[in-house]
Amino acid sequence: MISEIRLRRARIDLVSPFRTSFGVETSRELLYVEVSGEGTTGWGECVAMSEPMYSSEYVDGCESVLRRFMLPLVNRDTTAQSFARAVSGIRGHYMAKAVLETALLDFQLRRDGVSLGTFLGATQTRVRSGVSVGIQPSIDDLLRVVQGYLDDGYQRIKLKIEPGFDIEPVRAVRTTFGAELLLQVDANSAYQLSDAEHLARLDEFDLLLIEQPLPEEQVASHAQLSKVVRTPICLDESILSADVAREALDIGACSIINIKPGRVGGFLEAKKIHDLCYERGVAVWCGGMLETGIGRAANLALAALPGFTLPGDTSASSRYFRRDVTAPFVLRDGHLDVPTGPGIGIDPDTDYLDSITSRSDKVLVCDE
Ligand code: NPG
Repeated sequence: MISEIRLRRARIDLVSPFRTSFGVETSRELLYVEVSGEGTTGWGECVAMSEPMYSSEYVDGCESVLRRFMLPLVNRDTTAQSFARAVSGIRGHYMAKAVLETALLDFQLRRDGVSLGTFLGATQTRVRSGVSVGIQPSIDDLLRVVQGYLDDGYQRIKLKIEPGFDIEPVRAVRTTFGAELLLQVDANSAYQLSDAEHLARLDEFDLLLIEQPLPEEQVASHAQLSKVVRTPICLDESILSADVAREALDIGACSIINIKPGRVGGFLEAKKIHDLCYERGVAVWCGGMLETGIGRAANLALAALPGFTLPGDTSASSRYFRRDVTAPFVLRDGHLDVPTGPGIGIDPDTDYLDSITSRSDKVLVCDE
């Protein structure tokens, strides 16, 4: 039974600035949900950023909607499943839904002694790791950074692109590291359909995929784009639910999907998207949102499902932080191990987490 829920706010510095087409991140603002009862605590990590630039959600907004509209729906018997039903009438706010649903799920799985991987239907014990490389000041810098990640053992490289930093950096990486390198690009919605001919110039580099070239709302335009560009289109920001995924696939807007539990309202919906794609033979991979070890552990459980046939943005702790809030995830032979303990299978180092915490509020106390 749940006895209390806390919201914790913290901040952690990134090892290096991460630049995308929508901005630069130098540190990560964090919002954790902790669901406790009977000596057990379940954890969720919110994927929202400080500012609404990747999507309309942002971390202060998540905290607000959690407090005002979601936490009042929780009582001592609430489960992840009953919570998902209870919030189905609240429009949007996927990242806020996801963090509380995940903490509830972790709580009940820990209590029942079941790992998140087992609960979701994981079939792999370790997952292939890719890495996402931010936009660099110059092509020389980019080649140096990519070389460093390849030396670490990463199995595929994702380059962030934007208009003015696309064809030449991709050419340089392909030419320098050869045809064997698994390479893909991510535009984070920075282009328009009128850029279709320009994007088709990426076809010569034999990329695994182009991720989210056009704005989130323009799902149908991606179907148009895919008639001009031969490289497979992968959607990220546009895919907010299994229903959107089905429609996007039906109209040919994408042939690959990046699944992020935080973007779709949680692991229950993420599993539905996986199952839909698996049934249709559509490849999926697990994205990342600069999560600390708490969020990363949960993502690894999902990435171990059988449909995750492409390496994800599931990188080692050292790619993000000098010190993670959990025991670090370490790359071994280009893979990360999937945690096997109950729930997300890992606990934060509470002393260290407390040291980067600005505030921890008890937001719900359940009556006996
Ligand atoms: O490895 O966790 C990671 C980051 C992977 O590139 C990555 N994430 O658009 O997918 C994305 C991007 C992102 C990062 C989006 C930060 C929003 C914020």
